Amino acid sequence: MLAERSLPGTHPREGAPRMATKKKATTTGKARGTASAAPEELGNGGELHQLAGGDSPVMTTAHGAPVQDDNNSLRAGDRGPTLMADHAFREKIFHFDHERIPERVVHARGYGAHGVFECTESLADVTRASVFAEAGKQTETFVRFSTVAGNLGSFDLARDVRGFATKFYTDEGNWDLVGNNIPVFFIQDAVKFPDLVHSVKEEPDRGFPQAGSAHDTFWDFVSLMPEATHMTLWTMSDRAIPRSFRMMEGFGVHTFRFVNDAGESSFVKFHWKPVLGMQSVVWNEAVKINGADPDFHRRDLFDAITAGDFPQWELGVQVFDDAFADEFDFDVLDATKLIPEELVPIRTVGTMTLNRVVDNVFAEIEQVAFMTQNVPPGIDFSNDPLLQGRNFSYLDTQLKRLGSTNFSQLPVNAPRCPVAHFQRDGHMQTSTQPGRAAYEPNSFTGDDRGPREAGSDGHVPFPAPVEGETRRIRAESFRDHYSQGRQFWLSQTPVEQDHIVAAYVFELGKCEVPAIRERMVANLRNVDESLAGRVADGLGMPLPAASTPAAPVVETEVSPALSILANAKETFEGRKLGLLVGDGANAAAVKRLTKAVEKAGGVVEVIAAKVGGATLSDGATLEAKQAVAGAPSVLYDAVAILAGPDGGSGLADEPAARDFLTDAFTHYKVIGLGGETDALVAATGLDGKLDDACLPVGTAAETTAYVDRLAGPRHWDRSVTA
Ligand code: HDE
Repeated sequence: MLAERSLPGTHPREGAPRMATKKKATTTGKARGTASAAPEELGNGGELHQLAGGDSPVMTTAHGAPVQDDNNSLRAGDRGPTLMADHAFREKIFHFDHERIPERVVHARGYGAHGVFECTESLADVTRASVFAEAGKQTETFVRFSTVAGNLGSFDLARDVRGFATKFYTDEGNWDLVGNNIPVFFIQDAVKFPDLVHSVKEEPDRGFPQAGSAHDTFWDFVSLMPEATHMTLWTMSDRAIPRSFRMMEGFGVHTFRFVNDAGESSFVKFHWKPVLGMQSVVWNEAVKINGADPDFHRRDLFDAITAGDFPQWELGVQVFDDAFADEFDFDVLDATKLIPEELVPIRTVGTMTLNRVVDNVFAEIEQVAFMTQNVPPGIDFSNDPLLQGRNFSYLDTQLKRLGSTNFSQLPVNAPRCPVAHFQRDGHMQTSTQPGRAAYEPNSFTGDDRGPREAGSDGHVPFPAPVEGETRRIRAESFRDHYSQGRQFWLSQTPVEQDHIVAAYVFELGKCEVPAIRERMVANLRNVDESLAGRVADGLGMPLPAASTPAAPVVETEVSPALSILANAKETFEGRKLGLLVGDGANAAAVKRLTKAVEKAGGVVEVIAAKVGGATLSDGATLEAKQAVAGAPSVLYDAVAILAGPDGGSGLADEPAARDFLTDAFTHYKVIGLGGETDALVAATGLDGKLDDACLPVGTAAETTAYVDRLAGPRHWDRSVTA
């Protein structure tokens, strides 16, 4: 036993050139640390120079002292107690014990990347924001996508809103556009935000369920708050189960203000449109993806960017004036309402490209601090009460999470333009703040001047007139809670409506208290009778009496822009084919298919019975990325199975291969079949059921037809229910 222990002196790193990377002491003749020694002569001038762990043969403490042995703590005698004198060990454990910081109270689970925004059309006529000053102007960005309800360690495909927060490092300070992938919100007044969040998070007396709204407290709250109904239609739609961050829209949600050089203001709403188009998964698929790959969305983003397949979004603005705001049926300050694109067209003003993954997830994605109140000159707030409340919240939350008022100095948060202020000191001050005088006005600048005059260069708040009594009140103009929910419902394709009904039935079916289900269905009757009837039917309950709306429901024009499927792009670009290959599969067919999919902008992932790969007809081994047992078809947008000549070389006997095909079929996917797949098809019970979207792949013509079909939608006509 004793002999197996690594004792001092027998450590594998012993003998390594311990000082190899350490700089030689300076030989300037000046004593280290004396007042006259220039910092640059003494090393790195005070900047922390952190090497990657493996980049140095010698490890050091956090204070730079070389560590003799990082694998054995200091003890008295071979088997004796560990000594307090082991300061390197104590420092290591101390640091480890403090590694965690509080996760975000909402949007805890997220993933991000760096990018660049390029303005494609000057907006100088309506805003003096430098980011929109001229076509071609580029601004560095950082984006964090997130789910809302789940904890940091939850899964990516929760049915949930997605955060879409963008930090623009503009030359006049950071602009944080902290949006979601849904253009409206649950509540009208920020004072209800803690209640909303408490209702959707785990129930406090039991600690579950997490990362999901399918439970009593959420539906209890929203059914008692009819203003939330519109947003529930969105969260029950396919928007809440996106295929990829790269394939979802983003919205600033609130009405903001633009202010131009002349001080004139217009209202603005911000929209991100994915260049790849929108795609979602189906619910049964989402449930399975969460088990098969809880990191599905973050992996997807990481893989795409590292492969050089940079995701892009177009930024669009809806700009409108007070006259439109006054005429519009709804209050533009009410965040439970949107402005249909058909009423105010979206003007595309730039493109954002995410082109760099982070170097360190904690330093960047976890420590990035978004704040709605970060706006540069030219962008201002409206009186939306939700936005006004957010402007208080985001500063507080950063102090709680990041622990110091100096969080703006963290590299991911630091503005790329110079900062000049007299905020001083505080925990973790990393800036060696220059100057003798830390107050304004002062005459140490050399000028004998008084207080700086207010200039027109800074952020000038738009001088909106304010009047009225101080009261706690919800404006009359905020009382219509159903009309836009109805518009959303009526703007969906029948397939999307089916999904919304199924989602309400699923979620309300998880509520144990029948009165909650009834109250929600009673509200849905104000949205649409057929919707309410179908949900009640799905729940197996009688249709309750409709609740009384606070304001009459207004019939509005259908808005085709609200549908995902009606706006689907005909492309397989950015998507992934799962290619299950059996031993003996035709080598030429595999090659042809792979080439054709890649030419169409897609990615092919090879799957085999064993991860070692499959032996093709030409005797070559095709390396597999995954074994089929670990790569269910839910991880792919479409699948193809290329079997060998002998009935799939055992694929039919492999339960995971059978599931691969059955699930792909159930999820309406386009399926390619090549080689002898009859045995596999028979084993899944699908013989005689294969339809138009189950295509042969083998010959060149078949491959072309199959790859063309991949660009189209799922085969929604398939008679399955997923
Ligand atoms: Fe947030 N929200 N929020 N929110 N929110 C936070 O800030 C808050 C709202 C959104 O990736 C918190 O840094 C209030 C709407 C995103 O880091 C917190 C209200 C929209 C993110 C907070 C809202 C959002 C947050 C938690 C009601 C869409 C993640 C951690 C008025 C337009 C940003 C943090 C990231 C995060 C408060 C409502 C988007 C507590 C009080 C509406 C994308 O400050």
